[in-house]
Amino acid sequence: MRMATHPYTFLYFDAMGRGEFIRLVFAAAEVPFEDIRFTHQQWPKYKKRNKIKLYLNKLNSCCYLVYMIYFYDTAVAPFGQVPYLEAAGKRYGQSVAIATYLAREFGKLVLSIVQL
Ligand SMILES: N[C@@H](CCC(=O)N[C@@H](CS)C(=O)NCC(=O)O)C(=O)O
Repeated sequence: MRMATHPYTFLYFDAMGRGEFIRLVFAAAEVPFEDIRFTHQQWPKYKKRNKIKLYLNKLNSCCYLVYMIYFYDTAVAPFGQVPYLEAAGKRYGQSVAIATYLAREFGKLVLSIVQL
């Protein structure tokens, strides 16, 4: 996880899509955040990837014995998707959940249009 300059780091494509309404929550609450935007070409760097490593012993000229299987994550995006939020050393996915969480944190959550 990168060293954050703000308590919140928000990551999404350099587009509006499912990310813009979360940026708007920050804007409405006037809370500064680190806005990490990337292109589709850069996306694989942020996406969760499960990798598997096999350790093999060569038995003879044609046979190998698998003696260890190791699964690991080059993990980044929760659920392998964006947008996601980094806060307090953790990563949170799902756009509506992020927006609701932040709105509640910032005292901007409106539960009923009657409150508007
Ligand atoms: N239910 C998720 C959907 C997220 C989603 O569909 N993200 C798309 C971009 S809008 C994505 O990450 N696409 C790239 C991929 O799945 O590899 C949310 O609302 O956050």
